[in-house]
Amino acid sequence: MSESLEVHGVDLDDLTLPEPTPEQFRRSLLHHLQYTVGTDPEHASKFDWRMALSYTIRDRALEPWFSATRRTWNEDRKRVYYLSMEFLIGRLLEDATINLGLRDVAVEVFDRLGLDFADIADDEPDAALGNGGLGRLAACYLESMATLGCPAYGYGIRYEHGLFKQRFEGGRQVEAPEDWLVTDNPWSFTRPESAYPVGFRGEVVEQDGRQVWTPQLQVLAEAHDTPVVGYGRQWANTLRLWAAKPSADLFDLERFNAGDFTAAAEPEAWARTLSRVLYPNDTTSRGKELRLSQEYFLTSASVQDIVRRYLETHDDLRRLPEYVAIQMNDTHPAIAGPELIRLLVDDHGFGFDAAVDLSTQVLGYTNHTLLPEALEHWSVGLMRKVLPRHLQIIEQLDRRDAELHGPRPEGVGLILDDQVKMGDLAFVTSHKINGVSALHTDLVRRDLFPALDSLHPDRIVNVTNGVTPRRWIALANPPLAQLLTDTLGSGWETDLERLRGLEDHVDDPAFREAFGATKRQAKERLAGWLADHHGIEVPKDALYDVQVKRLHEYKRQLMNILWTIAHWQRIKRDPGAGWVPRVKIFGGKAAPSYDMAKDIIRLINDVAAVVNADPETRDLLQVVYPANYNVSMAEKLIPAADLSEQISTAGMEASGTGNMKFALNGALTIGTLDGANVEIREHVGADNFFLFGLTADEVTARRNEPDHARTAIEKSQAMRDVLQAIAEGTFSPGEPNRYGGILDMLWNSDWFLVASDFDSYDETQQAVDRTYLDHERWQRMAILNVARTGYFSSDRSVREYMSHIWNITPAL
Ligand code: B1N
Repeated sequence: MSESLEVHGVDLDDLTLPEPTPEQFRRSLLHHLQYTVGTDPEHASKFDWRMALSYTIRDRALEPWFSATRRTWNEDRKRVYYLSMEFLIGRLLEDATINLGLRDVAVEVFDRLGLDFADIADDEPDAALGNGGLGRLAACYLESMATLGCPAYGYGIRYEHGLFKQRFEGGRQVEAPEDWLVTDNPWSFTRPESAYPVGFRGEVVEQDGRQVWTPQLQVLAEAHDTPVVGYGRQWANTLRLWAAKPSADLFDLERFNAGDFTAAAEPEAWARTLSRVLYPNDTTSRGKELRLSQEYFLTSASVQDIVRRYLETHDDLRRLPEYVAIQMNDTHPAIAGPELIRLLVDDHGFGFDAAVDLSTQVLGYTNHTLLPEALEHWSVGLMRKVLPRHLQIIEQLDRRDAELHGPRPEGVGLILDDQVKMGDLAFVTSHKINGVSALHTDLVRRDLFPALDSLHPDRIVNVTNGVTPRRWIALANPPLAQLLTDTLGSGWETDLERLRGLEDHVDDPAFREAFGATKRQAKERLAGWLADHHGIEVPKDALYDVQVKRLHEYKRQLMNILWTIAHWQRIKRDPGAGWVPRVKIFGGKAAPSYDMAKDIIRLINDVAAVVNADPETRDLLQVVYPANYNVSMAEKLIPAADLSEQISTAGMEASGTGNMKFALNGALTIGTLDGANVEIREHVGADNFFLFGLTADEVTARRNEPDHARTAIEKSQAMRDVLQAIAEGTFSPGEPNRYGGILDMLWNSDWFLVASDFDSYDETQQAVDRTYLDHERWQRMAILNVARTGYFSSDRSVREYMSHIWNITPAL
């Protein structure tokens, strides 16, 4: 839309910047270096250059940002609001540069200045406002919504401290606070005018037949906006992060005047804790008051903002669903239902039933896990204390549901054993509930919400996760991106199914050679980085076998390291047997209070120390575990991988998204029939996927067999040898009992069926080695993996959300 707009006598179109020539880009960069950063080229540090570059790029992001906002406004379009406690966006500079089509220009300009663009971009700290897959998915979806021109806002919390930094001391994980906000963040715009009060605690009293809630505490939520630029410079959306500020009346003047200075400042300190730190738990919920308060803080500020924006151009709230779709990223913002109902009933005079119907039409809920420890529930007592009005609404919803649907079977209802079940609450206040892979959605129907599903058979739908090819190919793997463009032309970036075209080239030796060269380059890059930044030397021509993800028993990093030991023992028994050299790469953090996961980390590091120092095997096996895995490390590791480890106990990984990133970068997967692995295997073909292990149904059956662990271990010579080496202290010299906890768990409980799947995993790993020796065959399999995984673009996922859940058409 190029309709001219005049405000304060300014033609807004006059302000738009043309696409820069290298010379204009250079001038802009030097201008910012001098006038924004306040230094000159002679004295500028890497940080100074990075800031100048960020402002130069940012200027160009504002144009699509303003025009998209204006257009949505002028055309009165429906908007999507994605509510999430986590946005794991990582670095923004290079991503924005690519999406604005400015990478080539930037590289050229820096070249001429005698500087390295990649080196400057590498200076940016990660924005680690998330734990793992759930937060990274939110970031990919924001980017896809912007690329597709879907008017959308991401709403989250501006945590002062993102996910902790990890280092190893004596092999053990040590956590340090993360501090991304200590240096300027050029991507954030503070909007002090957009601040909302969020109330907590207090009382509800009935006045003239209405419930009136008077909160005891009030906090201000202040908006900080970051532009999210879509690929192709057409559109940008907003990520709005809320920072908690004490509201003026929080400070207790009476106490202060009475001389109790510390007590007077307490409520103020409490207010700030709401956006102080991200909870470091992935797939767990701990039922703590601060977490519930954070969830409500995010949700209330966002819902108020949404309603305010709607009412700026509309006066009839009954038409809200035509203009607003709110997506809840898991149950963390599930208080959105009661909050919207509260606003409609208490502030806008709606009847309860009408408010519930309206809210349900607006809201959608994505479930990301079936793990019982991750299903949120809050005690009625805590709810009554923190959110008394919302508890009333939840109780009323529960009574209404019981009345509508007649007598309910045992265990059905929003409140069970004095606990509010947030999944059920999210379900009954949403018009659509979705799982994140085909298998996971089936299990959500069958195991999590069987009763609600039969009451509302059209509500549960599947949207298989996806990842953005801009970050996970164009940014992370430039040589592969170049080869794709040379082979297929440009356009694959926004139409990833075009990768299919690679199938025509799989028999062409020249193409296979070029493809192999991209993998080699990525491995060289990774090896260089490991040497420079972690002091680790790895061979460049080995098979790179990578497992990177949060540490969790269900993800079975333990099985991987046990197999590594078995492999080492075998090499030692017959060193000349023609082994494929392997580098086993691990990456990932454990929740600080998850002792078993931390033991596993220590075991991996202990095994690495022994194996890497063994002169007999050194050229054939290396184990590396660079500390502090994060998004930018993923960007370096994934392109270099030959083998992707996706080995969770079947039925436990809702989807996985790393699995998609690896396949798109030409790694072969060794994996179970779990989460999206199932669909990846269907797409790439069973011949191009290393499958092993029990199925989800077999897992359930096996767990019911008494002594399944002991039975499996006794059957497996390889596993017994491994456990014996650990028990003898091979990896913990002088302290043979260091891993007593792990050994005891493996022999006696083994909920995650490491022992039951071990031999199948072992056989499949040996098949991996045999296949790798047939270079041509491996190369073909890898190419077919890239060619056939275009389906896993987050553009496809977002389109499905738009048509099946949000009922929205994109503006582009
Ligand atoms: O969400 C990802 C999936 O690909 C993964 O399989 C799944 O494990 C992950 C509580 C979670 N599920 N639940 C969480 C995160 C933080 C928290 O406090 C739960 N993360 C997942 C994307 O769908």
